[in-house]
Parts: sequence; structure tokens; C-alpha cells
Amino acid sequence: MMRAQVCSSDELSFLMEAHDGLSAAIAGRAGFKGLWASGLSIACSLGYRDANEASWSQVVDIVGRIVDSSQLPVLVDGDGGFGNFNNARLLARKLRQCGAAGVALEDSCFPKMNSFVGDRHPLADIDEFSGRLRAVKDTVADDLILVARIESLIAGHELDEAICRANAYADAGSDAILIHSRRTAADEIFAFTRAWQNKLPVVIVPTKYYRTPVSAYRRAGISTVIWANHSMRAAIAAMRQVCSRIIAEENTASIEPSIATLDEVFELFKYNELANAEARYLPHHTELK
Ligand code: SPV
Ligand code: MG
Repeated sequence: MMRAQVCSSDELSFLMEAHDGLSAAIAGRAGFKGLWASGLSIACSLGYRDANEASWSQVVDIVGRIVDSSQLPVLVDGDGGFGNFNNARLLARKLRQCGAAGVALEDSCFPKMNSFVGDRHPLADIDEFSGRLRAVKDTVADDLILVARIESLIAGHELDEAICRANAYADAGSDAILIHSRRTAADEIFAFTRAWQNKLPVVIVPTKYYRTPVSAYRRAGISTVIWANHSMRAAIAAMRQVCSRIIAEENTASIEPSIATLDEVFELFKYNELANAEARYLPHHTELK
């Protein structure tokens, strides 16, 4: 299932960001067929910065909630794997256990910093990072899709550097390449896809170059587009608005029409299923003593 979503260049597919059980359920209801467990969004929902402040086990726990509440294939943002090859393979094993479909590992150094914060992030050594990828592949084999994420362009290097890393990461057993860019146009993404020629399927994250139409990605033979943080950012805007309105108005009447009803909350998490199960499994005549 996830293999078709991230590892096929035949048809463009989309992964929607989720950072908890609620955002995962909403994305599933909307019709997305796969999810991206975003490191930035998960950190944000925990009140942490996207700098490996959340521990790997906190991330694994949240991924478990995302998997359970959506039943969708989930590609997990594993950052750099939380250390060296040993931490990366442990993370991958635990992600497989909690039902994730894949993990993306980036060639950053621990602790990482979000790709859009600061300049010239240090990159991992190519051979060392390839070892991280090989260790993950040797541990989880084909049970977990392995996406190798290249931060060369983010770090200000040339296309050649990115292609050199893509070749090394393909040789290390990756199933797909995620090429990231911080430019507001997709030019360097297309330069990459032209040079790479889909030697492995390509995954992109058009957070900054959001004006590019998806038809251009189809033409370039890109496999997967990740909408990486949009539910989290929508939630921030909505929560900010509702908080300031309630502070100002000391009343919630005016906001009621613009927020979800409680019925929607109960429906989203199937409260009626629980009522039916109670009728089936609880004794019918419990007497108060
Ligand atoms: C994330 O969603 O955490 C990502 C994408 O890794 S980005 O924030 O663009 O680095
Ligand atoms: Mg991330």
C-alpha cells in the first residue's frame, strides 16, 4: 500500500501531514490515502522545537496513535535517526512494531535543526549516513519502506553533490529519494529530477515552492508529494483566532458557527460504536448497590 504511494513513479500520490490521532483521523476522512508523520508538526504539538527535542520514543508513541486512529499507511519523519546507525535501526524496528509503513531518514547531524531555520546546516558524511541506511535495511528488510532524504540543496550545495548522495543512498538500499529544497520556485527540484532520471522514485515537500502546479510534478515523473505541515499550521491559526475572540468577547456565542460541533467530534471517533459495544458486552441489568 505505502509502496505504491512512495515508491511508484507511475502515478503521483500525496501524503498529508498528521501529528496526532485527531489530525490523522481528519486527513483520513478527507480522503487522503497515506499520511506523513511530520517531525516539525509532532514537535510543535508537544510544545517542542524541531531540533530533536522530542525523544525517539515520544515520536514512536505518537506514530502509534496516528496509525491506530487513521488505519492509513504512515510514512514517518525519522529525522536523522536520532544518532548513528544503531539508533537509526532501533528507531526503524520500533516504528515497524507500531505499524508504520515507512521511515524517511535525512542526512543531517544530531541534533538536527528544521530545514527552514538557519543556513548551511552541517551534513552527515556520505559513508556514515549510508551505513545508517544499510543498518536500517538489514534490520527491517522490506517490512518498512526506507526513504533517504537529501539535505544538500538546503545546506547550499550544488546539484552534483545531491546526485552523488542520491547514488550512494540508492546503493545503500533505499527504496526512494526525498529531495528537499528551500527555494520558492521548484527549479532545483526539476534540475534534480532531470539529472536523476528516476533511478529511484522521488519524493518532494513543496512547502516553500507551493505555487508550482502539481501537473509539473506529474510531468517530471515525481512519485510522491508531501503536504508536510498544513494541518498543524491551520490549527495554530484557528486556535489563535478562537482564543482571542473568547478573550475579547467573554462569550462563545459568536464563534459557535465557525467551530466543529460536538456531534462532529463524537462522529469522528465513532462514539456510536462504543454504545453498540456496550449493549453487546456489558450486563444489561446492573443494579446499584
Ligand atoms: C517535517 O515535516 O518535519 C519535515 C519537512 O521534515 S520540513 O519541515 O520541510 O523539513
Ligand atoms: Mg522533519
